[in-house]
Amino acid sequence: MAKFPVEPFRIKVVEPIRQTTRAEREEILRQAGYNLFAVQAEDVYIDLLTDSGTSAMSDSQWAGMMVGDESYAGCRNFFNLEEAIQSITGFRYFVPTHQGRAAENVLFTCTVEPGQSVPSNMHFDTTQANVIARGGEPVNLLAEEGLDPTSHAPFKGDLDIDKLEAFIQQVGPENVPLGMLTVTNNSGGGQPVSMANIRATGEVLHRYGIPFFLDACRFAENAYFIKLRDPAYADTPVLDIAREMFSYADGCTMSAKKDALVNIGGFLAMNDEALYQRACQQLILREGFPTYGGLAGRDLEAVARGLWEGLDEQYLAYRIGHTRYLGDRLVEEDIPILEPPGGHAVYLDAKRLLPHIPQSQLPGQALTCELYLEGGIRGVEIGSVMFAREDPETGEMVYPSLELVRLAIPRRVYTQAHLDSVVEACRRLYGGREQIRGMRYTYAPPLLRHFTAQFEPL
Ligand code: P61
Repeated sequence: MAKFPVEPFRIKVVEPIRQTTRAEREEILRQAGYNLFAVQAEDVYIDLLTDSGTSAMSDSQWAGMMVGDESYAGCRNFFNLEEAIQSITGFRYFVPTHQGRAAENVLFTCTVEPGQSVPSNMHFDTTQANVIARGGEPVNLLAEEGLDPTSHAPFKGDLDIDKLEAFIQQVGPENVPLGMLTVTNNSGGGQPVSMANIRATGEVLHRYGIPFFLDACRFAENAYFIKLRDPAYADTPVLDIAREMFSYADGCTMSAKKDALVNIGGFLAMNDEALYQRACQQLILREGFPTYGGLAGRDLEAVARGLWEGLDEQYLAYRIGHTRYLGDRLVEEDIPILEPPGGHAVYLDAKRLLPHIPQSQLPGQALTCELYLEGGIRGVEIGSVMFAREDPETGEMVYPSLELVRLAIPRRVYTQAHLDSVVEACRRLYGGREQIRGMRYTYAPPLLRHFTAQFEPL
């Protein structure tokens, strides 16, 4: 029987949640055009839409908000954040941004020219969209086993190093302004990247003079997986593992809404002084002055404190164990998930769960809707709605190899009983899976389609 980890905190503030009836949910879903992003949060019982910005902050973070210095220039919280970022990442320069995609926008505006390619293990959708918005081409070079939902390999976020080198030679290094790794790999199941793979990615890129950036949203969870799964790091403090991960890169983008345990915030960090200067120009244009960058002083303080809390090993043991519990319980019920469970989320495998629905009929979206109907639980489709793209030459739809529904777990928010009720809803859904029907679009915007698309059941 799966074991739930003991929480290394107690609860001081609570927020009521309310279960609705199935009849109410049917009406809510119809009115939302079968898109869970259009459902009001109050109509959701357990909200596993995202782990982004949904953490419960600690008493120390809330106390830090009260010492927010709201000066336009040079507020003290900026320097606290600078100390945390430099100490943890080792990067010399950083600019705060209001969240991760703003850091991506600044970075790609400063680096990517139309027609150039940005390889990665796997881009998340905002990264992909920000590269495309610059006229660039995002390229995913995930190693084969990362695409097999049944493989139990320890580091399924690894990039295929041979493919990376072949790709650079094929397009020419002058057409690759930077390379990236997403740690952990969110689009591919929240799977970690090994230290050897981070090092090797840096070596290949640097051999061709190409800068290497980490998409570091979940760097602490990735570092903890390295400690758990790579015997060479079993006795290394997670902070040192994180420092080594960053040491192979030239910079990072960070959505602090994940491993820094805040509700809003992010940053772009780098070693290159010239790039930093260009980033400051972009920042001033789009986000704000470089010592606040789109955030209030109090938010900077919460990020500074959260970065350290996110690296606490007792917290990380609980965090990874919490997600593992949900995954193990679903496996006990024979419900197909992407294995092993990720760091921040468990991903239902819609292809195996609904084999009777072809990808053109959006099985992931159908599953997302059914889970809401069954238990008032909100997950997010990470499959054809999020990632299918039209082939520019043939005009045909190219579907992603993974068709997933992500159950992302907010940090320090839900208890064992909450997760058990998720399992119970999944069990009921699984029992009636053959009755679930596919869906079709009634509206689909061209970019980041899943946020605002509308559907109807077939
Ligand atoms: C998430 F449905 N992630 O996982 P920002 N890189 C990576 C992310 O996971 C990420 C960002 C960059 C979210 C929020 C989200 O379609 C969606 O602070 C690996 O959100 O700008 C964000 O960071 C961007 C959910 C984003 C979505 C886009 O839930």
